[in-house]
Amino acid sequence: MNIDIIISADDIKPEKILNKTILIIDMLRATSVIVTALYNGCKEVIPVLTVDEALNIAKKDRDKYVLGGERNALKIEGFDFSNSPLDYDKEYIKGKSLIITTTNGTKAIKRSIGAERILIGALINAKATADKILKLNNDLVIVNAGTYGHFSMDDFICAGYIINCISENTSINPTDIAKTAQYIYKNNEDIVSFIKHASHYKRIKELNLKEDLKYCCLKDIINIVPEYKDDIIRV
Ligand code: 3SL
Ligand code: MG
Repeated sequence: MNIDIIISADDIKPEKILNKTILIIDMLRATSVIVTALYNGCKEVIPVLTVDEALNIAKKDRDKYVLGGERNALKIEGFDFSNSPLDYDKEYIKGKSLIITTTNGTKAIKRSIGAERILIGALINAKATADKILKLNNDLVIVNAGTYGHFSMDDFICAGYIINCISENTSINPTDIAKTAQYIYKNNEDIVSFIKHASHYKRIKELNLKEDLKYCCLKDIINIVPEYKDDIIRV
C-alpha cells in the first residue's frame, strides 16, 4: 500500500488526492469531536466552513440540529457546544444532527472532496481506522489538518501511529514523510511526552482544557470509523 501525508489543510492539491483513500486527522480536536459525537449516538455530522453557513442550516429546525465548533479554540457565540469532545455526551447528542465548523479540521475535510473515500480519524479510533484502511486496500493519503496552514506535531504522530498499525498487517510503501511519521511514533510511543511540545497542545493547556488533552491522547478507545460522503459524515 502506498502511503503519503499532507501536512496541512492548506497543502491539499486535487491531483494528490484523486482516486485515493483519504484519512483526515485533527486529533486536537475536530476529528476527536466528530468521532466522539457519532459514537455517542449523534445521527450525522455536517461540516461547514463558516459560522453563517452553520447558523443558516440550524435555523431551519432547532430541534433537529445542534451547533458545535470553535474559533480561536473557543465556543462560538450562539452555538450549543464548543470544540471539546467532552461536550458531546449521549444525553445531548443522541439522535441529533451536529453542524460543525472549526478552523482547520472542517477545512481539511471540505478540501478533500474529490477523493475516492474520506475517512475521519484520531488517536481515539486509530486501530479501527487502520483496520478499515486495510479492508479498503487502496493507496492512502493522510491529511493532517495542521494549524493555520502549518505543520502540527500532534497530527503527525497520530498519523505515525496509524501507519504503524497498518504496517503490522500489510506491506507498505511509505513516502519519506510517511516513513518519518512512523519513525517518530516508534520512538515516542508515550504520545503525550511528544505532543506536549506542540504549539496547539500548549494553547489548549493555557485555556485550562487539560481534560480535553487527556481524552484526545487516549489510544483506541472507540471502534467506529466515520466517513464523509455527499456533504455528511456518518458511521
Ligand atoms: O482547527 C480545528 O479544527 C480545531 O480542532 C482547533 S481547536 O482544537 O478546537 O482549537
Ligand atoms: Mg488541530
